[in-house]
Amino acid sequence: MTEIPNSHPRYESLMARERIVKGVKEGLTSLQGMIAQGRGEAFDYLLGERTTPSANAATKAAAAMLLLAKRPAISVNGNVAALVPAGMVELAKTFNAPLEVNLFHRTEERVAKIAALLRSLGAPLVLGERPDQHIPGLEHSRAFATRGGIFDADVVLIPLEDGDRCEALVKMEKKVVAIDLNPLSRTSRMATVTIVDNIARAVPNLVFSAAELSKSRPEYWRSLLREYDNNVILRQTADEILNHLNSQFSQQFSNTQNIFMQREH
Ligand code: PTJ
Repeated sequence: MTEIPNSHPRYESLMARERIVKGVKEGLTSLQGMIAQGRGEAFDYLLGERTTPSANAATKAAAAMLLLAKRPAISVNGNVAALVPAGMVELAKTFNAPLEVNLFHRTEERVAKIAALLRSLGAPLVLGERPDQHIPGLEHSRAFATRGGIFDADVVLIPLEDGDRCEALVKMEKKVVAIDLNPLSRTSRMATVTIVDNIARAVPNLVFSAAELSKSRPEYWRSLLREYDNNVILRQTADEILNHLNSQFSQQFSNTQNIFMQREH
């Protein structure tokens, strides 16, 4: 990995790139995963590389939904395995959910490597190597799913997911929690709860929210979900992006004005 000093103003973002590159070299992440990371970075930039109030509200609702689930399952792909493997294991333990390796560009070798990595980090149950079911409406290997995992889960957490598969899971009447930096993606719009945040921030935040909610009663968790509206949250995210851009540009504009005024005196 390239040495990145932690004083670098873009340290986190550059380290995430290094993790994705390492993931590709180690055979965990697809080449396409590098492009997906670039798209994510661009949206993160627009958000101001922070967890917004709307992302916090979605994270709390997601934690409530996963705590209330009877059979939760968590999907892991090549980007997720490169970026936050230990965090996914922590989530699995927090929500008592299996991790299922579920790849868009599936190769058996990559599935095996990701599963081995998750097991080495202490994951209690890893599925996906021997899928025994198909998600209706999807073609080829993207449809693979496992009984006891995603196939018969009532709530599925899908970080960095493709829109088709998200839609197919919703059609199976599952509740779907997505983590996706693009608030306009089909995944974001189709999911039951969308956390528009970088997975590197969203995963620890979700673990924290679950710990906080565990101090209250399930009735409170249910009330959070009754009040939750994903469309309202996505609208709020769009406003947060616009406000961030406006503040950046007005700052830039006043800096430029100051330079001109200084020159004139
Ligand atoms: O390992 P595989 O074969 O399953 O492939 C994984 C990728 C991610 C390559 C595959 O699922 C894919 O092509 O996904 P998409 O359609 O590019 O969607 C990925 C979504 O995740 C996009 O909307 C990105 O903006 C978003 N994204 C990328 N990086 C991050 C992210 N969201 C949160 N955190 C990130 N770090």
